[in-house]
Amino acid sequence: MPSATALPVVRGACGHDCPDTCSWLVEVEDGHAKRLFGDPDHPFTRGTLCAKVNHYLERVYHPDRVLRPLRRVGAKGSGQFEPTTWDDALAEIAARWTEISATSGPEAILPYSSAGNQGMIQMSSLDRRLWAVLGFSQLDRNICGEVAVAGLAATQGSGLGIDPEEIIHSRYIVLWGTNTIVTNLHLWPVIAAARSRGARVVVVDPIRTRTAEQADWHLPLRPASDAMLILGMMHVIIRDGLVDRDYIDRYALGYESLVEHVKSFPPERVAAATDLSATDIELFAREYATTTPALLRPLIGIEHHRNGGMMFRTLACLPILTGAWRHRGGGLARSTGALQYSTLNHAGVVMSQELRSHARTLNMRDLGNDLLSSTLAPPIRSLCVYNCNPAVSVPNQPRIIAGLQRPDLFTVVHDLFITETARFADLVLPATSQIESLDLVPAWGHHYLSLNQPAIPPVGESVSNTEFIRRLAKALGRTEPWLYDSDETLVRTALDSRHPWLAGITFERLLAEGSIRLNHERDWRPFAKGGFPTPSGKAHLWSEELQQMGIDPLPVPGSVRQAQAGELQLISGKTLHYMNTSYSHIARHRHREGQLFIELHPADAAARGIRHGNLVQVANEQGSIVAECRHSERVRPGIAWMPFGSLQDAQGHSRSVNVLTPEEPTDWGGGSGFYDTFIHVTPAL
Ligand SMILES: Nc1nc2c(c(=O)[nH]1)N[C@H]1C(S)=C(S)[C@@H](COP(=O)(O)OP(=O)(O)OC[C@H]3O[C@@H](n4cnc5c(=O)[nH]c(N)nc54)[C@H](O)[C@@H]3O)O[C@H]1N2
Ligand SMILES: Nc1nc2c(c(=O)[nH]1)N[C@H]1C(S)=C(S)[C@@H](COP(=O)(O)OP(=O)(O)OC[C@H]3O[C@@H](n4cnc5c(=O)[nH]c(N)nc54)[C@H](O)[C@@H]3O)O[C@H]1N2
Ligand SMILES: [Mo]
Repeated sequence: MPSATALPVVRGACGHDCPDTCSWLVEVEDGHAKRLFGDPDHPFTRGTLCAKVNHYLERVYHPDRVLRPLRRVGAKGSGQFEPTTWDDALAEIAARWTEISATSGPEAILPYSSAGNQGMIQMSSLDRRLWAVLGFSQLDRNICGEVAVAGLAATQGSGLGIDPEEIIHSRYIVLWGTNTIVTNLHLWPVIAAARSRGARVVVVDPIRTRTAEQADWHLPLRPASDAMLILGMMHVIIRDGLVDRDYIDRYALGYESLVEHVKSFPPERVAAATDLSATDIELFAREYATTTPALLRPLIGIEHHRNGGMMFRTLACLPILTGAWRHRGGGLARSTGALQYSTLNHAGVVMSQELRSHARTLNMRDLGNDLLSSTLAPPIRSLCVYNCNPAVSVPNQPRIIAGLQRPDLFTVVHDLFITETARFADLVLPATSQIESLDLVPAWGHHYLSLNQPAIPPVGESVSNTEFIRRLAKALGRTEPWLYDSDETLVRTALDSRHPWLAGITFERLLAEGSIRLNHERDWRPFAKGGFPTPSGKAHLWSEELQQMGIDPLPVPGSVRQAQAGELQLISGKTLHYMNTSYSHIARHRHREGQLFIELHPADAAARGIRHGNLVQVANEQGSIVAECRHSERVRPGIAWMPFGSLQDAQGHSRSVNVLTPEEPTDWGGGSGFYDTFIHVTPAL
């Protein structure tokens, strides 16, 4: 724990793509960060960080960090680079992009970014302005969250949910497809506090995760059968008269159709389709409907299936039927991201009113296909990657690598490390870490808005994302002054909103306090009295919008692919010591995660003659990978699990599970069915 210290302390906030957005303090001496620790006074951070960010300064000062611009000298993918200067690198980019724009049109250039840094200013600000004014291809960023929001919105108009801190008032907490203890650690104390006040914690997850192990009840259902389970719950809830009829009559549409519809989902049918027992389905439905307040907490698990939209849409029907939204601590809590953004002037930050791009939009999921397409017009001739490591995080890695290998593709990567994507770059440009740049960080897991102040100057020649954009704009000869706005101007623009929840939250206060809770009453129940942001103002148990989209207007199980004979379904999840693809470049974290492995149920392993510790070939039509097999009862028969991120195989090569995942589109929301991956596992020769 921090003690009184003579060193100056700078307030900041973690920028990783994680719901917790921790507030941290950095002790600085002579421009050097000596210590970084969780703010003990922050109500959500509570003075602790995580297995990754506890070692953040190692990342900042790591000897492998890219500190100068690099130009490729070896073959693409060989990872051989020589130092160059910013001036030369920028001149080369400007020349190439000018030539490509002139001959193929600006859409032949694809800026490709995600939430590697999820501070608002470093994630989406000047970059969006510059790409729009240049007419470069736009990117549909849908790998995380979009499907969930689209699914929830079909029922309740948006992804809005309660303040996660309000979960302390819940008495029935369902962690639905989320591994809280690994991925959302700082919510766990809230859940533990609710539990000590009598709450029951249920985990719905095909895998017996660390979180499932800590729960009062784990329901290990068949993957992607969640909508089926919920239809069975609704059958029981309606059959047994456990609905809140008054809430439904006032605030929902389509109840009568739903009543008829769910009659055909009795627990016995649902049991067969979910691999849960009819008794458990009955019990779960009754406990959920009769314990008040009841809270559903999903994050990402169910959106990474092809029926992800429908699963979220169906989940959102539950608190409508029971009127759980009325009760303090009841309803549903997923991301607070859109809510935080709605209080801020992000439109001003990206100048969305002034700069309407008419350029085509490409789906980030289809990167490999698009790079290799012979019909895409114009073809992608240049990629500019930042805040993302698609060679590891995007499905169908073999196709992405083949695309990145194209000799005619001009690839620029701005990152802190030579990532798997950067290995294929023509130019690698050094990026700052979070303690080297200013940002405003809205959280997607709580209601505190944080300012991240730079604690030290940029290390080496690294620059922040916004400075990278300013340098590009200058090299391209742009003269619009708003392409050169400072980070502070951008933060002030974001805060320039009349939203009542931002009242009194100024740049100056953020400078002094670091992180401030949005200005609203604690007991905030968004849908206690309806007010759903749908066209009708009501929740849609039957949805006309879905019907118009050619999708079933009622909640349905959705299109689920089952494993064929001999196949296993492969789920891949977040790891404790990595942040998505990040930290695998640091030995401490790589060693903690260890050798690449796959978990198989002992029965599935025995049927294939595979012993615990054997090397196995994991293959499908996308690709193949060799991993160490672990027998594990964490997985159900028919399911295999691999960690997401880069781990080393027995030969010491970094490998990612996305060698095996297909670009399987989701039903709506534009996302990717990462977990609808089917594999064959055989002993490695
Ligand atoms: N199989 C499988 N695949 C998945 C998932 C899964 O569960 N299973 N999860 C999916 C999900 S939910 C997500 S969100 C994605 C995440 O995928 P990515 O967004 O690609 O992953 P990250 O590792 O979070 O960040 C990418 C890069 O951003 C860089 N970065 C960080 N800060 C900065 C900065 O300030 N400037 C610049 N220029 N770069 C920076 C990091 O060093 C890192 O290399 O992966 C998805 N892919
Ligand atoms: N330590 C650490 N923390 C992280 C990250 C990280 O990489 N490392 N990544 C961050 C990011 S980008 C995100 S989006 C969040 C994600 O946070 P979570 O959503 O908690 O992360 P996942 O591990 O993807 O957990 C999804 C869970 O859904 C389960 N699941 C898979 N299929 C199904 C299904 O069909 N039904 C049900 N009910 N469950 C299913 C999986 O087994 C898994 O346990 O975590 C963030 N926090
Ligand atoms: Mo994510």
